[in-house]
Amino acid sequence: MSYENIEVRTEAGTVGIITLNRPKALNALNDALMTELGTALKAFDADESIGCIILTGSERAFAAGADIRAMANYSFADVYKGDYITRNWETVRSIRKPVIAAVSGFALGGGCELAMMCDFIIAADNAKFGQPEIKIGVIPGAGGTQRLPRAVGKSKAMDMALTARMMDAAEAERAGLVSRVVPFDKLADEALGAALVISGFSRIAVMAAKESVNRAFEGGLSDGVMFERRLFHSLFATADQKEGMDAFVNKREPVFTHL
Ligand code: CO8
Repeated sequence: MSYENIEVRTEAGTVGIITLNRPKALNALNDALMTELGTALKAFDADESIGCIILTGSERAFAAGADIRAMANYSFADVYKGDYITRNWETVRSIRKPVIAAVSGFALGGGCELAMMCDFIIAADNAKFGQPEIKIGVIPGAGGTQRLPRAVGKSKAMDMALTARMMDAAEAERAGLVSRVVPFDKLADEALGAALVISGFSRIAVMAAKESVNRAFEGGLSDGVMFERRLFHSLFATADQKEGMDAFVNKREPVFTHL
């Protein structure tokens, strides 16, 4: 499959890497790009050999938002009836394998929202996060008003959504928006290292962990804890649980079969 707005490759046979590639527009997210991204994500999700996916951009921009030029002249009727802008933005949420966002440069508007839809964010020290939609007369439309407060708390989320100020990588790490910050020239290796660690584990256990952590954002504590318990119990039906625990008991490295 050939793509025009993204680049797709694999590393070590187990990690899928998708690079957003509209450099002239700072990777602004248009309909074609989001459709290609969804196709590539689904293909990696369906590929048995892939254990983890990395989504990244360029040094200057992860993505500077939804494509303002493309949506400038839409009417309410256009966007509501056609579900334009938003219709192909949810795919990343449906991916069952972990997706790591490796963010350098601008992650603004829909770019920040796309990064937050991923499972965790590793940032380069030049990363800048923001929800500047208020400056162009709209608000975040891909979950920014919901995921940002869950990640950084109400006060910082309000500050960012209402003043449009950007958060640098150091602040983003302090606030819990990103899991790690590294110099730009280490970003690809850091993300790949994390992805290789993940892809070395039992695929079933990894999917269950992702599903259960995500539950924390979508329901109450009691439901989440019960959901986690049922998933935890169900992992005892897998060969990987037997292998992982036997390997520990016998002081050897496990060989997971993802069964
Ligand atoms: N859309 C389209 N083109 C863009 C975008 C964008 N979001 N961002 C940058 N570009 C283009 C510029 O127009 C420029 O193109 P050209 O060279 O042809 O004029 C090129 O990229 C380089 O940009 P700048 O010259 O502006 O570069 P600077 O370094 O001066 O500034 C900034 C960089 C600060 C990132 C600046 O470009 C900027 O403010 N961009 C817009 C940021 C923004 O407002 N983002 C939010 C967009 S709205 C949104 O994302 C809503 C999400 C809703 C999602 C709904 C789906 C579910």
